[in-house]
Amino acid sequence: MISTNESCYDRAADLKAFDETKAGVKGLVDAGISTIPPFFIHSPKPDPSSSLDPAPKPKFGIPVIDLSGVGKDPESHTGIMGRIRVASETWGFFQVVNHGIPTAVLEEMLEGVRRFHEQEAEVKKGFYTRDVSKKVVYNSNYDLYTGPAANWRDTFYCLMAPHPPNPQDLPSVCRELNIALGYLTSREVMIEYSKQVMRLGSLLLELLSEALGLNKSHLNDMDCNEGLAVVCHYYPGCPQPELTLGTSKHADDGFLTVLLQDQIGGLQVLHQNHWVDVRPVPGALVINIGDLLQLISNDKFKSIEHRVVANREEPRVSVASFFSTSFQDTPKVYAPIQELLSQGSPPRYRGVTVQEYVTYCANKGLDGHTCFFSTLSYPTLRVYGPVKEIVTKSDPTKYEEMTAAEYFAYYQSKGRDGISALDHFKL
Ligand SMILES: O=C(O)CCC(=O)C(=O)O
Repeated sequence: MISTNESCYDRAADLKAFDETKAGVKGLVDAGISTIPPFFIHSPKPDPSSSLDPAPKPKFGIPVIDLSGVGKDPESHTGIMGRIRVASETWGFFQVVNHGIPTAVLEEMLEGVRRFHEQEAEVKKGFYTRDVSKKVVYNSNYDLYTGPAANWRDTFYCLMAPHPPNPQDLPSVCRELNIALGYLTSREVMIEYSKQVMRLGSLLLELLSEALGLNKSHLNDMDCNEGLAVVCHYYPGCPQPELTLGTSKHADDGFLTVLLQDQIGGLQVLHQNHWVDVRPVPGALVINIGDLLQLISNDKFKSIEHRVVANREEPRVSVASFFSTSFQDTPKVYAPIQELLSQGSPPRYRGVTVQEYVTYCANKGLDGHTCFFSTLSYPTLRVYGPVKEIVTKSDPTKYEEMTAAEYFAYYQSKGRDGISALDHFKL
């Protein structure tokens, strides 16, 4: 039983009781609660329209970039690449349209996620776990026991690349076939969507490489497109949305995120100290730069903090696809790309080995269960640092080098406290 009496409030017991229901936030809503349990209450209150700055809010939202001219005439291609560069340098976020993923696939994916979360609680419970070594995980709040306040959100995720799960291990509601879609008749939607996102991610990483003045294959050659976690969120309607958040303020820890959202809205990005709504655009995907891409680009590109506000009315569905190499066992030391460094432009991140990483994790006291992406199960040795070619005398390296695993371990261990994990690695 989850208590609501504040005088004898036992948070730890409450969290455990909630977790043991295996029914998530959706279970609370289905039970008809009218006040939210105290462990969901954020302090200070997260005002959705709050500004951290007295200056007026930016007039425009995040850029919407039409990709239809990519690879066509050089002028269109360069124009698109330039828009991506500016967006990545200023907003860290942009939306893309005409990205090549059919609308039907986007819709099927959102519907599949909705079906998963809205199915019989008993069936869903079979997937409920905090064992991050599993490839398919459903739970509520991966940081339930470590975060300062819980979020009004349930999630399931699948590690789709480089080693996808067996199709039969995917939730069956996500394997529903849409007979009307000829090319999907024999494909699971999740698998099809992931394939399409992998293709789009690789294309975007090419454009981002070009935008940094590098060879177009540079970021993909660094394996930025190798790992993919597809994270499927469900934000039930909340009886007291002013007290909680759907997702706390954070920046993404990977290289690049491709976000599919439904038409409800709620995602906000922190831009010039204002929370700016990322308005849903039909058929569009939201793209954002992750911390490791900010790091590799030596702060040329920005990994921007964002959050999702809770809403009273309807559930919201989103699918965040994280490009990250934190799941792979690569026996390599990751270091800043030599070609980008010079005497006047030293690397801003230090290099680390797996040995260092394991020691770091041990010192941090991680037990493997606080790592969303199982960095302990899939240590990688590659060291990421600012790209040498874009480091100059006047704009020298700002970060130490590190493995993705080391970065993720720190990111996870510090919790969502509103302070960028990147600060920890600044030189
Ligand atoms: O649901 C969203 O719009 C954003 C989710 C998000 O920020 C995340 O999964 O890290």
